[in-house]
Amino acid sequence: MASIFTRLSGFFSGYEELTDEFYEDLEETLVMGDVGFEATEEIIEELKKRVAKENIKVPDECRRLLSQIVEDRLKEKLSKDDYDFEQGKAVVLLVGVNGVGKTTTAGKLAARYKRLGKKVILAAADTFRAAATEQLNEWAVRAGVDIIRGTEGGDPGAVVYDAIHAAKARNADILICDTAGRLHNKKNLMNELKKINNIITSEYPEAVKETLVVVDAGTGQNAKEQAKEFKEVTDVNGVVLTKLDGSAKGGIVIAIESELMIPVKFVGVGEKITDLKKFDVTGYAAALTGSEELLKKEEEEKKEIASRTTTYETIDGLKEVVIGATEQEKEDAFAFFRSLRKD
Ligand SMILES: Nc1nc2c(ncn2[C@@H]2O[C@H](COP(=O)(O)OP(=O)(O)O)[C@@H](O)[C@H]2O)c(=O)[nH]1
Ligand SMILES: [Mg+2]
Repeated sequence: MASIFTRLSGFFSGYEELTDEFYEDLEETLVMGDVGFEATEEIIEELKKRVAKENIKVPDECRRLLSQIVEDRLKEKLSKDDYDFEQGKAVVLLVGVNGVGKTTTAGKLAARYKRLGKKVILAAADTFRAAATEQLNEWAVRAGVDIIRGTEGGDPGAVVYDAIHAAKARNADILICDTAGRLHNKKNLMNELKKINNIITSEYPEAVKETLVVVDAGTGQNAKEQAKEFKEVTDVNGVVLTKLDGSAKGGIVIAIESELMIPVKFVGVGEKITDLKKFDVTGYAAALTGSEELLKKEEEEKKEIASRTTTYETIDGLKEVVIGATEQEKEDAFAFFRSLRKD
């Protein structure tokens, strides 16, 4: 099945007029792409409103509008402090059901912060299987960071406890805890997370605690349900949406943010260590509707203008900016300023 991204990008050119059929088909495409019924209704309403207001007649112009509407919706959910945990000391707790990509994300995040010059420690708090610790260990080696491990079948809380003390002793900036997703019922899950949270709060009160629920984009509406379950049992600060590469269901970002009010903070786009991106609302909205090309063009125009912009220092130390000059004009201007300096 084609992804919502591809479907939408080809969608608009298939219509000549803004008929009911156009809106119905658009609605269907959004719902199929996992945007969710409620959010889809709201988006279509808003689109119709703006179409009337801006007196738009051509379906292809709705592409830009739709992209803008999605961007505005997602931006509303963002807050200035969403990434504050990246400054100062922090404990990042990765939660989520089995197989969604927690361990992989732990490794990718470790590499990301290491790259940003931070001291990172990984905690292997998935103690259910020895293989889980081994898997995280491989990521630790790849990322070049320390790892604190427990024993198979041991208490995950004890691993977190040890890791916190190691983080303090080694003056680490970020401690990233991988957890197990195998707690068969909600009560177990709640108790386990409560225990870990209590340990973090009592042993490391000065650290910012960031709980990220990891969900697999390919599972569509299930991803949203899982995020909801975790939100019900613990304080969730954000979502990591993995496997967005090759997923037909990219619209789930909108459903998660609209219905759960949790921001998507990172997206996984592959299995490599660098395949984790900070979620970019503008880029996402543009990609969704196929407006990427437009966005790219704008970027290029900006770059082009910047390349034509030269700053000269005048005789009194002020900066003169010349925009839109050709090479010859720049040379002339430069010569002129030089001559001023001589006097
Ligand atoms: N294509 C793709 N695969 C991913 C991504 N993130 C994780 N995976 C794969 O998903 C599988 C399960 O990942 P894992 O980290 O072990 O999940 P966990 O059980 O939640 O710890 C592995 O095969 C990963 O390589 C992603 O963003 N894209
Ligand atoms: Mg794992």
